Amino acid sequence: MVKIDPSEVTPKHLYLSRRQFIGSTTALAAGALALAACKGNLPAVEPVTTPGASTATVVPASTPSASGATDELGDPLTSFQDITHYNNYYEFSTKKSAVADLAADFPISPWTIEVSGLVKDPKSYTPDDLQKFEPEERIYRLRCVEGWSMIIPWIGFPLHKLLKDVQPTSEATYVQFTTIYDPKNMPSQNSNLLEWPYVEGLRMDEAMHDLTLMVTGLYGQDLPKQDGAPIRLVVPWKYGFKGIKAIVKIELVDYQPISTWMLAASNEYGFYANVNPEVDHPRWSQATERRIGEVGRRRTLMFNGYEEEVASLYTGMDLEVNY
Ligand SMILES: Nc1nc2c(c(=O)[nH]1)N[C@H]1C(S)=C(S)[C@@H](COP(=O)(O)O)O[C@H]1N2
Ligand SMILES: [Mo]
Repeated sequence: MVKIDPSEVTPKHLYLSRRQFIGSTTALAAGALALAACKGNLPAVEPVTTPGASTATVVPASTPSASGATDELGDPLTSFQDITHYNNYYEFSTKKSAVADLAADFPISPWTIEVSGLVKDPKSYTPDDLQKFEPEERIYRLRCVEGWSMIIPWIGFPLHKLLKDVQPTSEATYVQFTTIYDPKNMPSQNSNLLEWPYVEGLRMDEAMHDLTLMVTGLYGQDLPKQDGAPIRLVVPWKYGFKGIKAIVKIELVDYQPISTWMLAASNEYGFYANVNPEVDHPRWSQATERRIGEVGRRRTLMFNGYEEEVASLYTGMDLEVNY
């Protein structure tokens, strides 16, 4: 797969600041769905992609690199080593440090992602097909429901670009995502640790939000297998379990999907799962978190620090009930 040089992607910290938020020019030009999603959420508009990016030389990165050293709040990136050796990926192991080795031989080629359901133009994509959505770098905080966090320089493209490509019908109100079912290569899928395959879901407006990313890389490289190669979801204002890995199916539906973690314990892992320091997990507080690589704990931010961008999605909702 093609790798992009970090110098050729728009540095996220430069264009996504607290004051100035972005919408893609293509999304704005593209029609009702994108416009509906942008309404009220994206006050300022700037192009997402680097001018000329489509003609720029694509260079494989040999060492992990990123366009910035911090997130937009000024906190340093988590190390490549930690991002790739402290993983939650229950298909391989519940032991975070064991995932990288166990996933090393996981076959990810050939691979297809089917996008179907309530759409006018259902399609299947290979990872190469997805290159047309113009990879960009996004430096995001990741907050796991377990109380730890990282800052990760992802490479990917907004999910709204993919959804627009298949033209959701007006009946589509939610999006359901499914991980590959491959018990031959994913050892825990032979056990009943969770219901397999792993399933996640978003409400349509959450899926269309510009922060919601389909991720194909990190630190300027192809996505490591332990982080969800060849493609995973990242929703930075929600707990990390919403960021489903190794996706093979995306379905537009008219019901709220039942996620794997809701099946396991719906009182502990809700559908919305928005990061909220004021709503405790039944077994622990969510007020603070341990940033991997740091000593001590820091305060957890409302919506993981993306409140300005996403709070309006939940106006009038009881965030305690709709956890
Ligand atoms: N298919 C699948 N996706 C998954 C998980 C999983 O076990 N299986 N774990 C989730 C959890 S709990 C977290 S915190 C993130 C961790 O992503 P990372 O290992 O890249 O940091 O992946 C999420 N996506
Ligand atoms: Mo997590």
